[in-house]
Amino acid sequence: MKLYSAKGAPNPDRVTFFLKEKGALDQVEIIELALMEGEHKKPDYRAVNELARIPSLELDDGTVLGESRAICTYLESVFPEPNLLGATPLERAQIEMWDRRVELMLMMSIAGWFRHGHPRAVALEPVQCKEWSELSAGATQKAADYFDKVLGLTEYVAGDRFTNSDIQLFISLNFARYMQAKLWEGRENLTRWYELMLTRPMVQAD
Ligand SMILES: N[C@@H](CCC(=O)N[C@@H](CS)C(=O)NCC(=O)O)C(=O)O
Repeated sequence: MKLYSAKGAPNPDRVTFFLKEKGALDQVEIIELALMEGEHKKPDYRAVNELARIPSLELDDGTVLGESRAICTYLESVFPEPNLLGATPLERAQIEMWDRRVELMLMMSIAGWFRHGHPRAVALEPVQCKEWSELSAGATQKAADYFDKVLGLTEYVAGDRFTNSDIQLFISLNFARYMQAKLWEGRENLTRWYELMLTRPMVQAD
């Protein structure tokens, strides 16, 4: 299997952190693409993923999976332990619910803030809308407040154990660092949880 990735970018990190938590990063050939240099827009990569988005997982028979969450679903079957996507129908649904909430409420807001507000992001978003960036910055703070509350009720995002939803939130908070924001600071529960995340296999060096 080959994983087309870009270290430090949230969607590819979601997959590599998932593999690290499985202890399986070395089971996959990683091909790093230089996102800000536009390597993902070249014909060679467009032949792999017509949307020119990263990550993509290419299986040994040439089948390609795009969409980081779908890639994680596939990898969960190949490397079932430790379970990260739910062991029962209810837990699978709960983890998917939290994954989607983190992505739609927090990560998409950070994406709007970054893509329309960061000078270097013009490489990805040639027509930037500053107003959208400002609105997204406000939505980001609101979403961070919400997840601070959530983590006041449970130890991990989706309940009492580490799951993919924690990876989803962790990569989102790290994404906001490109806007010089440490969203856990000043938020007690997010701080407690973020410090816990810093002890996880996903943050260990490759
Ligand atoms: N929904 C996709 C999003 C993939 C995506 O947008 N990846 C970003 C990097 S984090 C990208 O490839 N951006 C390239 C661009 O905007 O030109 C997924 O979850 O895999």
